[in-house]
Amino acid sequence: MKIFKHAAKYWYFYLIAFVAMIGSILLDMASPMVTKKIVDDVITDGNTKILMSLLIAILAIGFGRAVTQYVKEFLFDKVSITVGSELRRELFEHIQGLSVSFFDKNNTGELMARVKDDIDKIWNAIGFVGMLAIEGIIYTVSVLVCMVTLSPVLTIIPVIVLPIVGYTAIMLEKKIDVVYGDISEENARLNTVAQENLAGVRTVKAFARERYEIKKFKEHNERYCELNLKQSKTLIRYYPNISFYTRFLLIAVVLVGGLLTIDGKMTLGDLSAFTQYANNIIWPMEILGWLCNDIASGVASSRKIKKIFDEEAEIKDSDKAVDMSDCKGEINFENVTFELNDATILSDISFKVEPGKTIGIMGMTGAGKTSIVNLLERFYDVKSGSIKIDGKDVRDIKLNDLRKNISVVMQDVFLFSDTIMENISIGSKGIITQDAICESARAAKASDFIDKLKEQYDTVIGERGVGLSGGQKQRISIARAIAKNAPILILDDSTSALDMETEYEIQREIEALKGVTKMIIAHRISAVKNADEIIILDEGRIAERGSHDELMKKKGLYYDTYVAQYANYAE
Ligand code: DGT
Ligand code: MG
Repeated sequence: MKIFKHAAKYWYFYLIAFVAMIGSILLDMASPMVTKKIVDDVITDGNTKILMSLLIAILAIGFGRAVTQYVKEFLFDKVSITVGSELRRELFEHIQGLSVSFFDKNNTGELMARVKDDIDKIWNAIGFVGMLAIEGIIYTVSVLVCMVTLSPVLTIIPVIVLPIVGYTAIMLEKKIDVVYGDISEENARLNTVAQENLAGVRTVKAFARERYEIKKFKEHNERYCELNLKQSKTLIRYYPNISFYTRFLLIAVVLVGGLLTIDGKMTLGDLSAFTQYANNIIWPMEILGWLCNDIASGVASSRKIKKIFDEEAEIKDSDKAVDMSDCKGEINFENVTFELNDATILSDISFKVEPGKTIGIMGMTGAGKTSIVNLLERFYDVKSGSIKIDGKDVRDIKLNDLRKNISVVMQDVFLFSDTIMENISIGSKGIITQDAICESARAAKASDFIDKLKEQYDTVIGERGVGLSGGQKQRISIARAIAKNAPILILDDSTSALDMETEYEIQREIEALKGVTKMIIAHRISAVKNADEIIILDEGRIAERGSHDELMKKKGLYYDTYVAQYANYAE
């Protein structure tokens, strides 16, 4: 398991911490023995000469404990925090390396919980909680040994009472755990309701759903409140039991021990020391339930994380994967068929685009246009047939190289919460100059509005580009793709939010990019009209193909679309 591999690296820290722990326990064991000496030798026998050295011993023990406790806790915390953060980084790297299909199957909220909460639980279990568990065991055994040396008969009392305290504490924790599970689920629901409402505030307002949403929130909030009350009721019911048993333990020790002392079976000093031990032995029992619970949840979390670590990327470099420098940009789809979850998305797709040429792809929504891009980028692999770039199967090209050579303007624009500069240079980091970034923005007709912003290219845009219009976001993502300067450029419905005039201007700029193979996916005829070949997809098949003029003559789907889009205009 990865956790142990990471933890084992710091074995020397654990060793020092463990030695400090043993030191601290030994000092704790010694303390009642000093009390015993004071009672028996100084008070009873009147040997006042040793009083000073005994008092110094008490001070020294106090000091020693402070130091050893500090060393122990600091080291355990340090190691667990380090291991936790290493594990978190490794998990994040692993998740980033997984294929798109993994993210189709797992929801984001859950993955975030793995990276955040589950790692926290593991870190807790191998740190503070783990330390207390080890210490509790050694501590209890040591105290019992000391008790037996003082009075084997009297030790019977803690041996009977302690398991009862431990059992009650575990039962309490079990009850609390059930309520706690409900609380954390309710908490997640409450968060979802709040988050959805805040993110979708416009939709809520537009549909006048405020009252309904407030009611929904109120219900979850009340339930959350009830569960918390239930938790505290459970605590109130069990805690008095625990403290009753611990008080009982002390009183029984004093009573029975008192009788034994009167009988002369033990000294007064023995009794004082024993009472002190009895007092000290309670904490490991009291926290037993809590420890078991936290360790169990640490183990559960590590299982969940292991499951993710066991996931392998479906799409990865094959052994014979080659580099691809000097890509010319020839694209060749040969009888490509593609399935997702047993549904056929694309069947028998063949087309070829020569370097520097343009292919236009049209088709109804859901026809499979974006799927063609996903396959070319190798987010998924084909079921049968092959996709070649410069004659090389994409499955035999190193993924990094493949994607470096393709520049895509995705249909769903995603901008990072960062500056415009960062967002544009994302695909060309470190190699692009500031002037080239501005030039790309100009070609994407984004420079006009960027120049008007107060901080221009240094303007930070929100999580999903808050503060920008849909068309502005599209233009930034077009600028990003142009800046990448790859031999293959794909625009997936990338001008849909733009006015005709801006769209036209951007098209001119893109057509002027020499030596770049272009794939233009669009719903508007105007966007694909000048392409060297246009294919019309229908339910995953190529229904029509040809140049604009050829398709117009055919009077098929393309012609119908043309008529629909230009009818009013022509009249
Ligand atoms: P658009 O963008 O609305 O014009 O439509 P296209 O042509 O880009 O459609 P596309 O390729 O996104 O989707 C084709 C089919 O594949 C459609 O029936 C929905 C399905 N599909 C797309 N993405 C996924 C996915 O992630 N999982 C599953 N199971 N099906 C998907
Ligand atoms: Mg699409």
